[in-house]
Amino acid sequence: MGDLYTTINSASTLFANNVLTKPEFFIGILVFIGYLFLGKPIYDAFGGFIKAAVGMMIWNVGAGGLVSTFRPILAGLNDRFQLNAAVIDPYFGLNAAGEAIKMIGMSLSWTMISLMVGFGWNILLVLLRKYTKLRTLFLTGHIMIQQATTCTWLVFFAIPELRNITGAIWIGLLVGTYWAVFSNLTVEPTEELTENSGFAIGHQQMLWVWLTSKVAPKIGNPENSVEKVKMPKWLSMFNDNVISTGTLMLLFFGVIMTILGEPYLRGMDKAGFPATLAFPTYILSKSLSFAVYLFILISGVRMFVAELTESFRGISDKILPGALPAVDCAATYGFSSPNTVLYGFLFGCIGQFMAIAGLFLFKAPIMIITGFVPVFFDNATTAVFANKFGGVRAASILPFCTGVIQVMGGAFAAWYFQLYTYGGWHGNIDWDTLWPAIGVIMKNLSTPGLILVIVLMLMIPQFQYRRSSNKANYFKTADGGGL
Ligand code: ASC
Repeated sequence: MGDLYTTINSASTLFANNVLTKPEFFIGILVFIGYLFLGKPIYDAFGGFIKAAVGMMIWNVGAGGLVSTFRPILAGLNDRFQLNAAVIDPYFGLNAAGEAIKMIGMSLSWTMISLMVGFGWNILLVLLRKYTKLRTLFLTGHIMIQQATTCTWLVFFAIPELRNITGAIWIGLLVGTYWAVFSNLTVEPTEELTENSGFAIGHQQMLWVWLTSKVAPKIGNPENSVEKVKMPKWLSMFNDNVISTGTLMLLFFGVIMTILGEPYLRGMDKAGFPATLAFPTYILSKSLSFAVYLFILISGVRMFVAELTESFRGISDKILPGALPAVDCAATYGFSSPNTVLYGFLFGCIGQFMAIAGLFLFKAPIMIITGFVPVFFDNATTAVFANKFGGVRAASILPFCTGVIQVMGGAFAAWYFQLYTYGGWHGNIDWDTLWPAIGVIMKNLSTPGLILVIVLMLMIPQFQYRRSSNKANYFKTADGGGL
């Protein structure tokens, strides 16, 4: 048993360190295999590997730049005003969950085993699609690591008897079921948004994407979309997304950076803010870099999505008929105007800031600090889907509501799962709604609660299939995806 554990553990760690945390190679290899399955010559398959990997690396420069530049600025509010609060952001959450797992004397390698079990379980559920009605393979490696780690803490916290190998397997089954079931729920809205581009969402707001596609039509008219907003002549300069992103971020981060103050920022960002640079120049260049990174992100995403969706047909035709890849939420940003992304971010921020003010006014036992990743990526994604199904009205109202719920749900989760003591909570919207509910069920019902959650989740695609208006097309293949 000990040897088996060591072997599984080191194989999982090797795979996680070299492939899953290097998603460009993970996706690149899939593209390579997919092209071979499609019968393309090896040089085309190699070309596909390079383009998908480079596209992802470009996307990574954009996403990484956004996160590393703007996360410390928002989190700085915590530090500057000594708020002693939890930051709702998956990287802070990852850190907090990791610390908590170590504090109870467990090792982080359990999360790697859960992750591999989860990935394998997702593949099995799709292989058994005839029965499970599941069609999507969750491929977003860095997200899988964050989610497997938070989920590991939730289970270890709620069910102490499962702090062992059996527990790691149960955690894998739980998180793998979430990956398969909720990415599957995003198929229809994503196919509609992207005009059947052949991918689904495998990220942190999958329940939300589905919910948005159902609620948005009740809120607004898709005809009146963000793209069609008529503005006075001078405001129409904002139709150019570089101008709108640059200007709005200058205002937004200009205010935040002024509140943080020059001395604080000089201390925080020694390399980026040398003594020779004046404060206004610093603000200008930081704020405009938002437009730079967003531009980079969207062009990289377009490149890798084009390769992946084309080649995944090869994999799905040969191994997983009717299956779609479930990828990063940013893959949808190329299918809407970048201004929609900005709507999401700004209204999401307003919602979060108002909710935080509420926590403050009502002297809540816990304070929350806006994390950049959820407030930007969840709300941008909500806005893209809201705009598609309910136009500009939905693209404003729904991210606002999402922002409020992120703070309230995040505050509850940080408190209930005791991660506020480690300064962070995962904070993406599914982790402020669905997962706290799962955690509460497990805490109260123990292992039967965990099993109940898995069974309930597995029932969702059954309803989805039954209610699908076009059963023949539910699986994206000519043969209906039968085994
Ligand atoms: C997340 C996360 C990121 C971003 C990125 C968006 O939730 O952890 O790094 O969103 O995946 O493209």
